Amino acid sequence: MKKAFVTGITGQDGSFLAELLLSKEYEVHGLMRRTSTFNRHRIHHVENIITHYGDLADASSIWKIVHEIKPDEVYHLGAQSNVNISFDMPGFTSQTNALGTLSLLEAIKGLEHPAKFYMAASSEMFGGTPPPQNEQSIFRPRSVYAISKVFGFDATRLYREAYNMFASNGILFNHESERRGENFVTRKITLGIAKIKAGLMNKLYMGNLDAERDWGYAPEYVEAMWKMLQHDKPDDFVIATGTSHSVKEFVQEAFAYAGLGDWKSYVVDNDPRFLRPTEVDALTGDPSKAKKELGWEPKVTFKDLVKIMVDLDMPRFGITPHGEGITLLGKRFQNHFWNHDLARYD
Ligand code: NAP
Ligand code: G4F
Repeated sequence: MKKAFVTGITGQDGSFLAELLLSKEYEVHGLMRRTSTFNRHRIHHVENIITHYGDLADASSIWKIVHEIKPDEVYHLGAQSNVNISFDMPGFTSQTNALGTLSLLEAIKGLEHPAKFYMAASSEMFGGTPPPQNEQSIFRPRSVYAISKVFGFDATRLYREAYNMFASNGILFNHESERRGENFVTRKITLGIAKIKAGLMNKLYMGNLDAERDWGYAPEYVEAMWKMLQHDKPDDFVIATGTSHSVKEFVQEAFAYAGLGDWKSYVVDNDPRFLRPTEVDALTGDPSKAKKELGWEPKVTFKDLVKIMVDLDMPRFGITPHGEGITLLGKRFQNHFWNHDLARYD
């Protein structure tokens, strides 16, 4: 039985990856932060995950856990992953994402049999470089988050070259799902639609609707992570669909699919709370290398993704997916549900 250690296991990707690895009969260990709120909703249905308390900002905890587990494979997904928040918390973002990666690489290097290492790098690193972006494209980071990921990317390459470690970078473009964090744009939209239909709010306040992203479906992307560590050599791979859409198109598609009609009646754009000091205007990945060398190809289209997310968010608020109205459960939500429409980072 292979042993995998996953940082960021409580996040969107970590939860899907844990399920994938368990289905392949791995022993799965996950890093868990001690927080004052219980944050395991994405993995509470997954039995058999072995959790370890630690923090990427605490190098000693990382060293100890890695040396206790002695994993065969490490999937490093833990990060302060919100671009907008990285402008307000530059130190924490760098400590966690950049130095946290270094702590993990150092711990693995210290093992008698160093584990294979997967680094969750990001298309955000391309920043100002125009699309299409591939493994040869230049990094022009436009956020502290992106800078911290460039550090992680370069450290991973360095440990591969300097210490002969099996260390690979996945340069993943945006990938979403029904488990996406609520303060990323796609989930904000699909949750917003469900709340509007449930009568919990009537306006959705958003930032720049002109930005373009290459959006894929997260469960397919975690499969690419696993494939990278099964490849015959460590390398760097772009994982993307190759097609991009603007935020406005996502809004349009989702409101139309939910049967709400003209989205302009509900959406307020360019709200200064959601505009970034520097924006990444357009990201479209070229995944040809992953297709050729890993045999990886995405199947879920943009329209499928919108449908999946809208269909799965509506019932959370007691709405039947195609607008037949609010259920009894939904009525209860109307009384109980917290309303965080004005939250700064939605
Ligand atoms: P996510 O849902 O935000 O999950 C982030 C995870 O990191 C959570 O488990 C979080 O734990 C953990 N974490 C945060 N700070 C930590 C710290 N100081 N110590 C230990 N753990 C910490 O992110 P995701 O969407 O699954 O993305 C996974 C990884 O891929 C991230 O590194 C992200 O930057 C990268 N990435 C994501 C995308 C995308 O489109 N999703 C694209 C490219 C790259 P808590 O639950 O305790 O907060
Ligand atoms: O959903 P987002 O917050 O994702 P962003 O910034 O592209 O970052 C995500 O993808 C990266 C990969 O490229 C990951 F590395 C990173 O961890 C994260 O998963 O924003 C997407 C776009 C941006 O251009 C943003 O300005 O949507 C725009 N946007 C417009 N209104 C908004 C909003 N974003 C958010 N979060 N909230 C808004 O109201």
